[in-house]
Amino acid sequence: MPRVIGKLLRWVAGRPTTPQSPHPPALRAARPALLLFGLALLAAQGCARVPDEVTGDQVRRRLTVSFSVAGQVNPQYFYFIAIDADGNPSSGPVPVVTAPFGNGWVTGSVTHYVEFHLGVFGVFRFVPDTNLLVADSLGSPFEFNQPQQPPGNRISATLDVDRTLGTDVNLINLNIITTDRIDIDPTFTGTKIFDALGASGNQFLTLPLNVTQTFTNAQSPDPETAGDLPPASSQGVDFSALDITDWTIQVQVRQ
Ligand SMILES: [Ca+2]
Ligand SMILES: [Ca+2]
Repeated sequence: MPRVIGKLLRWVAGRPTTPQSPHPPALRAARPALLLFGLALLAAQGCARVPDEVTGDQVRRRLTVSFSVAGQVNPQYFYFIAIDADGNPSSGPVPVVTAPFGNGWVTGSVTHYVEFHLGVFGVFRFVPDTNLLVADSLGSPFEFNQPQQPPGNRISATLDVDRTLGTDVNLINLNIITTDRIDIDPTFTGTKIFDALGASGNQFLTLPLNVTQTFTNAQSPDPETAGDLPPASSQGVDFSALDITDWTIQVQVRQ
């Protein structure tokens, strides 16, 4: 096996980074981004969906991200799979943890995301040079589960890599981020409740997409655990619905 491929196969967790929030003046554009979330309501609910022109046999590369939480998935909360497809493995998606809150959930380097909220999956692509405040809807994931059905603690979504990220994208950074609300109020001084990969939440993954392979939480040098949400006294928030406990990521490349 060529050495360069061997290096790619050695997936590593992303180095911890200090979250950098977008510039405050752009906050005014946050509402359109949130409205775009709402567009996902138009997407079909329920079982796996196949885009109009593509059948399963025609998909060259699939990326399936599955993760579970300690309790039950709460459709009122927000569950994100954040992807950075810019080709630079050293920076990636990290959760927003303090003011200024930017788009309310993600900062760092991120280009695409899958969202599950209000019972609906959506795929989005951030518009460049908008400080992660504006995103275009790309429809539904190629396949997805029904998180609210028993056992009710797992979310799974599959992307058609070539159609969603691009045929030239062979390496991504990825993080899973959960939060109870999208809070962009710059005057909010409380603790933001979230979970993301690793103890700090900043341990985004670096994954090659050109080889069929399965990555698991158990293999990770900084595995995701239960009970690692930041301490916060927030009445009425079900921490167990946000606490990521396990994940599996599968890359399938058709030969
Ligand atoms: Ca975590
Ligand atoms: Ca956790």
